[in-house]
Amino acid sequence: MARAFIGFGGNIGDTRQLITDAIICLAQRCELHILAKSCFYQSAPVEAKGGDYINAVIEIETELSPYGLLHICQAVEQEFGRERPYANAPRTLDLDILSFEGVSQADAELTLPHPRIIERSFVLLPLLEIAPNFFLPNLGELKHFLPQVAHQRIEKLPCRNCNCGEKTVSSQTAH
Ligand code: PH2
Ligand code: MG
Ligand code: MG
Repeated sequence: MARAFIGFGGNIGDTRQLITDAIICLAQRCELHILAKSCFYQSAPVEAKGGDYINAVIEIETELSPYGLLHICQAVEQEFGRERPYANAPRTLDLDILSFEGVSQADAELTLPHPRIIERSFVLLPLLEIAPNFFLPNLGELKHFLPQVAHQRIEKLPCRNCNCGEKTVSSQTAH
């Protein structure tokens, strides 16, 4: 079994719902098992056009190969109406494999780990939420890269099934 992390992002339509549905779609696949999912984050577009993005990250375990997982991710993107008119165009749903345990490769179709993980707060924050000590062999602990992306606007959205991110937690909803 390999552990892998997948990043989700989108800025067209009800992205929060689309990501929720895409995660349910993945959860129904017998080839992988979801271990953790982050909260949702609203972020300013980085090197991209359009409105704010919603981003999230999940951790999975799978017997699939990296390309097997990539093809599932691409199928989910298609199912949710992904179009690619130009690079970094606004999109309904983007799924990126961020890392795949034990795999380091620079193929044109799939570079692993994802080459821009440490440059993007919309990846680092949700990833570190579910894997605070995440470590990459050539880069070390990813949390050390947070100061470099501190200028990128990002906000953790309050979750629907927990109280994280809320300023006040009433005693009635805390349990
Ligand atoms: N994805 C991109 C480019 N820029 N910016 C934000 N905030 N969120 C994204 O998911 C994103 C982006 C290319 O995939
Ligand atoms: Mg992407
Ligand atoms: Mg992508």
